[in-house]
Amino acid sequence: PSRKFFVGGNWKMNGRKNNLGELINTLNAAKVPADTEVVCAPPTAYIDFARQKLDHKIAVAAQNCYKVANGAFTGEISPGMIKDCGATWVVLGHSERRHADAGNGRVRTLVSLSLLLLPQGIDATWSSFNGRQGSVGHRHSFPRETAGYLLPVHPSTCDLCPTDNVKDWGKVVLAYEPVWAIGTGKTATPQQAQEVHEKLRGWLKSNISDAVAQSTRIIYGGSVTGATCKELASQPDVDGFLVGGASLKPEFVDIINAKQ
Ligand code: G2H
Repeated sequence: PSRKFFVGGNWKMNGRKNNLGELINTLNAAKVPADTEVVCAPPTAYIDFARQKLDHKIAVAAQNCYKVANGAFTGEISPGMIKDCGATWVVLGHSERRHADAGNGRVRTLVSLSLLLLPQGIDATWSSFNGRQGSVGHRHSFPRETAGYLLPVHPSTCDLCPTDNVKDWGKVVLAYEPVWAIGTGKTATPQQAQEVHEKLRGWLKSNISDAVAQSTRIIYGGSVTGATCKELASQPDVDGFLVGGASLKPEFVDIINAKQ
């Protein structure tokens, strides 16, 4: 199956215009292979700045979004605003958002809007294979927090979240991030990542369809570096990366080229 390699840079809450501008210059000068899709997620305040400066070979993502188009929701941004600033993806459900949102029920709200339908299912599957396959479950002992994901901002649904289905699986990228690997410098081994990605693909096959399982990108996140990316990328079910710390450094260019 041809799944286009996908590399996301999650800048998290880092940077100012001057140093992000330097990073953007580096990325603009970098080679992006034709068979690789690259998306950077700046902090909300810099989405517009990043979109204006970044070469269009690199797409822009928001790191989160709210559920409705407009209204009295102080501090939130809507999918329509994200699109208006030229960003075309959004990272939803990152475990760091789940911590930040725990107090206000955001995750529950998004789940009820079904933007989180897919990870809900995967959480449930992980819980159950957690029970059935102790060794996997034991090693990945945070099944409810390990799946983050990126969803596209759909023109048709951006202001009204999808109802009870992901309508176009071609626009969904699943990110597997073991919580013990997030920002810790401990990258999963290629075998650990492959084992979970294969199970996720199996879940898609059983619960959605074989075609969706074969075409959906499943990317790995958690302390990916220039040094660890190539071997991870060689695994059959690792279709790319969601990169945090290293996405702010020139080595992100090496990660973009991990498949080469
Ligand atoms: C995991 C990852 C990107 P880092 O959160 O989302 O960050 O590469 O810093 O572990």
